[in-house]
Amino acid sequence: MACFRTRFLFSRESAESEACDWFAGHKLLYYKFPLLKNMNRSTEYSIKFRLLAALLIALAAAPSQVLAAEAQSIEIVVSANREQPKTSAPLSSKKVKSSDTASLLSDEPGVSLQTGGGVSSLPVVNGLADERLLICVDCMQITSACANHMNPPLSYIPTSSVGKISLNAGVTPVSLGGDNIGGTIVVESEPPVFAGKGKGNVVTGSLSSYYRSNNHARGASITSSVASSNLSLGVTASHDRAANYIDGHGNKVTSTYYESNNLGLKLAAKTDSGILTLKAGLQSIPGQGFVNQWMDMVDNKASYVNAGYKAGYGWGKLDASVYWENTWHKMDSGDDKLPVALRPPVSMPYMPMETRGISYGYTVKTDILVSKNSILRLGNEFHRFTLDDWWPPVAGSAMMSPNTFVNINNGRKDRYALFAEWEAKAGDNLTTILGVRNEQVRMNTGNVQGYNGTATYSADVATFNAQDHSRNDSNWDLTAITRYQASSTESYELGYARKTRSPNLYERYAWSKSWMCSGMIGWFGDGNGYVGNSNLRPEIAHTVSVTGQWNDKEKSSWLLNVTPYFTHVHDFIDVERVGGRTFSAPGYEVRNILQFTNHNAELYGINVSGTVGVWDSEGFGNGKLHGVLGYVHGINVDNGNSLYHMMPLNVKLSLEQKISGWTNTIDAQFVGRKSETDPLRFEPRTERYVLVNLSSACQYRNMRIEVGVTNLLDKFYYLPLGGINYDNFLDSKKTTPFGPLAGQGRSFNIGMTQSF
Ligand SMILES: [Cu+2]
Repeated sequence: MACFRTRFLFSRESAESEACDWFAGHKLLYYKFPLLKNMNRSTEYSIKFRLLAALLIALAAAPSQVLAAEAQSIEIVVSANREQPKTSAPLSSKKVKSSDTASLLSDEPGVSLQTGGGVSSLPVVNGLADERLLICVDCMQITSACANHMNPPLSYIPTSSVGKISLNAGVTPVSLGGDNIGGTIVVESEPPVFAGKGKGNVVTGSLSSYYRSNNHARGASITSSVASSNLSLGVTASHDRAANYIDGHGNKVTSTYYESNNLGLKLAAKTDSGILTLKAGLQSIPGQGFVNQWMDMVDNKASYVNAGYKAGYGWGKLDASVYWENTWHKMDSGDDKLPVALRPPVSMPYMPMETRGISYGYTVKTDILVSKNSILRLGNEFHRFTLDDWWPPVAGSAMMSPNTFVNINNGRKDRYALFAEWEAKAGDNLTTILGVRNEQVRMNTGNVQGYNGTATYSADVATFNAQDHSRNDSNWDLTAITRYQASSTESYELGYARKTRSPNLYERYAWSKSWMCSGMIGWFGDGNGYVGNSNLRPEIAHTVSVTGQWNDKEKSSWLLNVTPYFTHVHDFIDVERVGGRTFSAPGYEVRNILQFTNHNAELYGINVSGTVGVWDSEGFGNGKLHGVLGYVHGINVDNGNSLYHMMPLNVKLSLEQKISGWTNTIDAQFVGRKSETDPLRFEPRTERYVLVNLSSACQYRNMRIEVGVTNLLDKFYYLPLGGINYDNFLDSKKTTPFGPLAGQGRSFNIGMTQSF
């Protein structure tokens, strides 16, 4: 029992995240059997409580009516198995540091971020990035509707709305989703609030605001709910904006500004056996700079509706959801690039490009209790993404007129999925999961045209339009996981997965081999041009990983997790050079035109995370040291090159003190030298660096205040996964070599949240 109390006393966030667990159907993993009323409790240490939770939370966190109302309304199940180390700061302090939702994962082992826009970076897990990961935002599987992936799935939910974000890396159960080879990221907004029985109607909510000095980032958000004991109506609104950031040398890094506005509505109703939720939202991003791209986001408007039903029955559990999401996106030279491009000699200042992407689909999953110790999960999913990508003509430009350039015409990627997964406990100490999943992927697109009929476009258009564009893939995924609890202080897990990802629409259908047009395609931030390949095959990853966990008996004073992994990817979608471009004197900088091509690749690495109690005294409170280490190595087996954007060896250490309502943290991030780079993409090398951050949070009644300094020493460093600084190249009128992208200098941050 001691450890349950520890978890709930840890912070308000952990109490809330346990509460969220109930809503997350797909969190029902092998090490957690919540909701399954007939499970073997003697081995599962499960306790189910309603009023007790209210009491514990009330004791643990601020004496807030909000939490009490939530706790009474939610059936919470706590499982003591497989305690995860608390290696990372609670969500609220991460939200003060960044407005980029992907950054909320940055303290997780194996996770790094590939630089995009200020609210649009791309997560990388164990060396596999972006669409190699499946990302679900409130059960929606959204696809980037942009040739540069400026609007990736995590950009659709502001950090202020995130209630829970979780990652399953590498070997993941097939019930968590398909069409990925690297793992699954699940983001959920704050769960609906209900009033306690007999409490009448309650009005709850919170107001938050923050400021970060480096780039004058500021924002405000509000969440509010009106609820009875079985109906709940919630609204969220947020505004986030920032100017360009300043690097450690005091120089402005242009095209790093952003502004994002979000509005969401949530309606929820309790039934006898579950909860029905209906959510809708709007987003507007009127501007977001992309310093490592030729273009910036100049407008992005999105809307979505989704509905979900999660219920528990005597036979098991049902989890169903349906969604629709619509994005209109425009890119062009933004506020910083345009004046530079217009300065003589003028260099292609205008190149409007527009996209319309629509994602919709459904998921139905059931967890069937076959016996006391086994569960059968069956599921069916459908996901469709449609995309139009067109570039309006530019008056006065011979190259870019008189017609509209059609990049993707009515492109479509449909996924029909079925899976079955069997999870069983053999005895008290052994758990096994076996799963199989099939996805039928159907892709197609219509004919295309260039800006005009000149030789720049005509041959590529004729070749592309003469082809049959429809492609059908039958993708099989298999997962086998076994977990052995050797004793109360050690456990081991062995997993194998075969996972498959079909190419995206740009990888198969981007058709122009001209330098100008191919240069607009690519989500790598490297300045190269990219061309699609309709003969691409799906990439198939075979991953083996082992996890060892060691801890003290109570799991309260120390914990160590070690996970080595190996992945062989058959038909990994990499590139081959099909052309190039040499820029002006005196630099004569060169870039390649690269075509997506199947290769074989291998990745291996290790993730280590742990936590250890350092002191516990009346005068100094409670002190803990957390640590995370990540190492990854990836090569293209066919040509021996390093895979693109492999994060160098990195370690994060943080020392945290909790004392009477205060949490004080000092942390340091050590990043090694990046010497393994992809020569085909001219990937820059970067030097090693250390960043030090300080933060302090105080909870007083219903108010939480956080202050902190990021990059305390104002260290100048280059981002290992930042790509190139295109703005500097443009500023030199394309005459200097491309340089790597510098990271942000020192910033003083403050954030405040008032609950009511
Ligand atoms: Cu774009």
